[in-house]
Amino acid sequence: MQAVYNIAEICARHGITDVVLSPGSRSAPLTLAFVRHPGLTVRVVPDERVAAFIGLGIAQAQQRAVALVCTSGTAGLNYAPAVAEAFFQHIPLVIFTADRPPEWIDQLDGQTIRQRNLYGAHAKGEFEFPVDTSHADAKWHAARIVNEAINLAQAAPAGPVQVNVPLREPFYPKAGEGIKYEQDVKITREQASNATLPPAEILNLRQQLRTAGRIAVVAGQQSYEPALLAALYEFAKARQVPVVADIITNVGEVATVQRQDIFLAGLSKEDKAGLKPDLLITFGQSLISKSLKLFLRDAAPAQHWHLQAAGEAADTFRSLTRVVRVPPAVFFQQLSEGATPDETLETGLAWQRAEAAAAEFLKQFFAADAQPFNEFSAFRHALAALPEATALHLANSMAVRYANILGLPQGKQIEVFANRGTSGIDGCNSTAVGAALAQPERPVVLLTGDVAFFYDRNAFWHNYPTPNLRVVLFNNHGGGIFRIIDGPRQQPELDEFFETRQLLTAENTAKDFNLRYFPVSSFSELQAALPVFFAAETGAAILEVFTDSKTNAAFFEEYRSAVKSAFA
Ligand SMILES: Cc1ncc(C[n+]2csc(CCOP(=O)(O)OP(=O)(O)O)c2C)c(N)n1
Repeated sequence: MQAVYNIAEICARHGITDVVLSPGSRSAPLTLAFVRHPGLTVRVVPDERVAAFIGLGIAQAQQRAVALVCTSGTAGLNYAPAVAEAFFQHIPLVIFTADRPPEWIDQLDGQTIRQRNLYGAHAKGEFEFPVDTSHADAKWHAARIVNEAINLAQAAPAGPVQVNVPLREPFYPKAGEGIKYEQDVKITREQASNATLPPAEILNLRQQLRTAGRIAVVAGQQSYEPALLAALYEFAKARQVPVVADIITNVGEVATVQRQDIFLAGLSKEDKAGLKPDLLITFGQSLISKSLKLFLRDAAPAQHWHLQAAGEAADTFRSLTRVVRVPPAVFFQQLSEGATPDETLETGLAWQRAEAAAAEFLKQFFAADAQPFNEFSAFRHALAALPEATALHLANSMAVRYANILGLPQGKQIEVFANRGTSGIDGCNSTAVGAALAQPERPVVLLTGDVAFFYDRNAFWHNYPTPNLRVVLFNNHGGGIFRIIDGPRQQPELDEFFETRQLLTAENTAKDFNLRYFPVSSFSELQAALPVFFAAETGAAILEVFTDSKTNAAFFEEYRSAVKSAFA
């Protein structure tokens, strides 16, 4: 078992600090190795779907790899949703799945499935740990692949990697026998490449920027990265280029355009023509704003450069002409100086005008009297009340969309997270719980709908306190989004088969998991509850905002038509 015990040592030496494990017997040697290692924080979470999303939340918060450990059988399959999310969001997870030895697969033994390559195309790689490590070569092989797995998970673009570990009995050390970690265990480090643009390429790109015509930068989902912010700020200032950013991009501090979801939904074709870039520069991953995506597809810029150091680059707008293989921060640093084409200045002004008009529109729209109690308005109050330096988690469905329209309160240094790799509703609570565990000193706030919330109630089923976690649950008793988006809302099957009414409230969940509970169903109750709810001393809590789905849909429709008439 020494080679198995060494796994924990190799993980620690590679800088992994956090492990999430789910109990089992087959995995016992891994469990003991990780738990007894002095350099690792191991948390135990029984539901593997939850465990993997908690791991993802921790990895996201710490910006480094997290190890997951589970037993054989369907345990590892339950990691799959988080594995897919990690794959598309480029989050490093190193997954150790205990397995039966190969001779016992498909022999009607219990808790045995086909675990090779369990995550298919959604893992960056899969490694099979040797079943017998008595030979020195096998021991070298064992240590080697653990190093390779960790390096692969962390190499750009980061992602999930599986190490399948077949184990024969005995699983437990004999009485009085301890676990040793070999200090001379093999460590192979991989350095991230420090790619920069060669001088000739800089000259070439400078020249192209000068003659490109109208330039615009559009950010995709990104983690918060100070070096990128600084470089992007310099680039945009020096070249007077508009920087368009949805809420999940974490570049709001330097973006000049953030209300695109509003004005692009309202502007006429002719007005939009004034915003079209000839050269589109993008970085990061997905966008939230459908209007922005459609606009860019329709705009068909003559050139589209995507900045991505490594990995497959998506042609999201069907106009990709160049992939620049350096980190975005490096590109912006190296190209910050240069003249701005007149056309870019003009487009920049057009974006600025639209941005200012949208900000004014939003203010006016919500200032109108006699709003019924509805979740869009309630959402706005919740956002405004967020504590300083919040890690804001936005669940899929309307939460992330409302937030993208409304924007963040200014100057509060809020970082935004959302499972937009796959846009699942299956791990939003768990990811936020992971974040709260990883950064106990920081407020973590999840804004979510009821279906996503109740789907993932097991997120709270573990023994670790999360006093910094607040969940604002917008309970409209169903998948409210289906009443709001075009398509389902026009179908006779809407109520039963799309929105799917459910009558749960979070009161019992709050009791079960010892969370403070604040139910509200009016603006005055909400306003009274928010300061208490967010106060640091309140501890882990759920604020349940009850609204009526039809009222929400009608109010959002009012918003939509107001946008249309304001920007027509
Ligand atoms: C795992 C998964 N299953 C199904 C969906 C499809 N889906 C998207 S939104 C949604 C309803 C979400 O409802 P809720 O969380 O209450 O938010 P609301 O729509 O009310 O804002 C569903 C079922 C999904 N995104 N992910």
